[in-house]
Amino acid sequence: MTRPMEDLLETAEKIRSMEIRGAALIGREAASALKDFALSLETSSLQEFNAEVSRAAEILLKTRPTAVSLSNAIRMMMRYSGDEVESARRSLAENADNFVDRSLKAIERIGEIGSRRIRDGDTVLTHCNSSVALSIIKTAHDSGKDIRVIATESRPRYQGHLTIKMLDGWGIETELVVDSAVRTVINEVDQVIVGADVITANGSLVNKIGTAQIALCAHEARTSFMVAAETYKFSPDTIMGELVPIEMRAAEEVYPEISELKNVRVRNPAFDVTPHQYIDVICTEVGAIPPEMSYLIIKEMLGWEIEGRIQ
Ligand code: RUB
Repeated sequence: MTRPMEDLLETAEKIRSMEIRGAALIGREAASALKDFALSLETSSLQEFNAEVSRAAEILLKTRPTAVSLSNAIRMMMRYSGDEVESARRSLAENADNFVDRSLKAIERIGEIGSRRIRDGDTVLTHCNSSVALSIIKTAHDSGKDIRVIATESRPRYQGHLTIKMLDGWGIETELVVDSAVRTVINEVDQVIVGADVITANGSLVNKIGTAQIALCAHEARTSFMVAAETYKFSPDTIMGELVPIEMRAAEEVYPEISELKNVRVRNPAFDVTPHQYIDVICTEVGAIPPEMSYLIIKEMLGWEIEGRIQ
């Protein structure tokens, strides 16, 4: 095995085991891994280069099935062109750099747009650990608004612990609650802000398990529910009628001693689906949109992906 493949497999394993996690980061790390692979591949045959890059892309794609940032990033990479290896390499590397740049700029822009919806004195509830949702919260805080955050633990992987450490570092007053306390605290909350793994063509949200329950609580309590999602989190496949695959993870993440029990199984879906009716707004880098506009975002921002596929 050559070194480029070893490095790529190492990144793939980090994504699978969630050492690298969160949809935006997964997309950027996969793009960088594929770029490094292409740059260090030793071959002068374009045919071999194309075959090896496709094989590497497939490996990355299989790491986490739900996050569409991963497949959109890989698809953007794979639109490289070149009539010999060196130009193909350069084109792919450029696509990777563009994706990473687009991602970082989008997160900053969403921070600016989303933070305008937060008022001085607001209490915000967030779930899991979304870099994009946190960009909104941090931007609001940095602009001088006095805000308070309630963060859920986000079992079974406790991404909420990452969130509270970040918020603490930024000096934002934060309260940690167990996931099942959301109904108890929702009447103190002005805004729920969550990230996204996928936005579908009809504007529904796929995000960390528990998000749909929080949205239901927020809807019942008339609390605003905002989603922070870059346009590459929107899924072109859903326009083609495809359903979003929900990743099922290991039983041991929920109950480590499960093998000692004979009659019990654990079900551990990593994500759930929040219907668009429960979402007030989706903050993207091209503006704050109602979920019903998702189809247009897919057509306009990711149109190349569905070109030629609609009959
Ligand atoms: C993370 C998760 C996050 C989204 C958005 O799940 O559901 O809310 O990925 O994150 P996991 P970001 O921990 O299983 O990867 O805004 O950083 O893209």
